[in-house]
Amino acid sequence: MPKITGAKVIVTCPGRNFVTLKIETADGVHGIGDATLNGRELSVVSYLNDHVIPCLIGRDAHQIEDIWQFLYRGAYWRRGPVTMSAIAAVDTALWDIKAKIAGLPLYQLLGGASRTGVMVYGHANGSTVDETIAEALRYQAMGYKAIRLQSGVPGLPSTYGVSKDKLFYEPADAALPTENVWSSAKYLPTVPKLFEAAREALGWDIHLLHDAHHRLTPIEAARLGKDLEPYRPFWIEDVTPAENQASFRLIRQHTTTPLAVGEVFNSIWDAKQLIDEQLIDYIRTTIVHAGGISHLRRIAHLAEINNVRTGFHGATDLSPACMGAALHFDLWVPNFGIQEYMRHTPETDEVFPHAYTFADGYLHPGEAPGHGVDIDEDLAARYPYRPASLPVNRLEDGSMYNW
Ligand code: GCO
Ligand code: MG
Repeated sequence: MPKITGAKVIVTCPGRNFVTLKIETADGVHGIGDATLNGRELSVVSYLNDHVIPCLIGRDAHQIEDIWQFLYRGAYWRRGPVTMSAIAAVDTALWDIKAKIAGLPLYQLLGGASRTGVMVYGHANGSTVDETIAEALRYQAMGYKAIRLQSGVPGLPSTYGVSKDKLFYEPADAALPTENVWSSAKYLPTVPKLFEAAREALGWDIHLLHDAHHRLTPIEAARLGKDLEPYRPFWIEDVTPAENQASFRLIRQHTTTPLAVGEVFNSIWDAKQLIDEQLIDYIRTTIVHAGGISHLRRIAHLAEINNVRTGFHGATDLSPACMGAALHFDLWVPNFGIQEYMRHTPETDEVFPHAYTFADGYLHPGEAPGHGVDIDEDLAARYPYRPASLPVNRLEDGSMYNW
């Protein structure tokens, strides 16, 4: 058996913070898994070091399911983002090891390729509609088949999804949370204008997406969905916080615009009603925040029998190790929908050498054994951790709101 002889947590900040778990076996094979939880990085580091790693040493790295059950069922305090990110890191690293020992790319162990490439969407954003459209045209020229559109809202000093650096979006912009101002009344009329302009400039042979980032009430979300119907969006995302899963019934009754949810979910239980009742079209839960490949596979199977497809979160705060693993999953999963792809900075790409490649709107995980992503520890050590928090939102009267 490939006995686990060591495991360590590597924290690095090549532009933003990443937490990586590296597991080593007696015969010299190692695997890595992403454990990054944006703005809460060190909590996962402590959970791994204090409660997980000591339980791994000496175990058989091939027993992925048993180790998963040990870490999930064995912990009396189950679930939550910190615990599930730590479990995900272990699970991803073990799948990496198993595939390396088999000498196969990970997607082969899951069941083989179901498609030739993974359709991804890029992020076009700007402070005005015109600026966003100019960006979208740039993405279209780069070969993207799907583009997410986010633009500034007149009357609001800053808006979610509008970045300073264009290709790289990093919302965790200060050590302590920055305070932003939000108004749904100002936001709601701008999105249909953006989509109207986009269809005019980009045509109809391209998928358009939008993220409302948890900011609407269910009835406002229903209104947004209706107003966008003429422009046939691929999806609208996180229109309302999904803590109350039943509230999606109301949105569903009012609009045929497809709905995507789940980047903040940690387990199948967060999504169960949404999927069982077919209240959404795409599940965005991702490998690093929802217990790894082993747990995501359960969610994907439940989704498959309920006509829900995958559309995994792929923001820059998920490391290349998560992206690599996600791409193997995407290449295999029968009910694949789309994969988000926010590019990492060149510094990050250097710290995490990877086998995945982008061409003509599609990513491919590559044929390297394992998930195809590694970490250059010497380089990683040159970028020490920097505290960074996600912003918070207040309404114009000062009330706290969802960011
Ligand atoms: C997305 C997300 C991100 C999140 C970020 C938080 O759709 O990509 O909403 O932009 O805000 O991942 O850490
Ligand atoms: Mg989102």
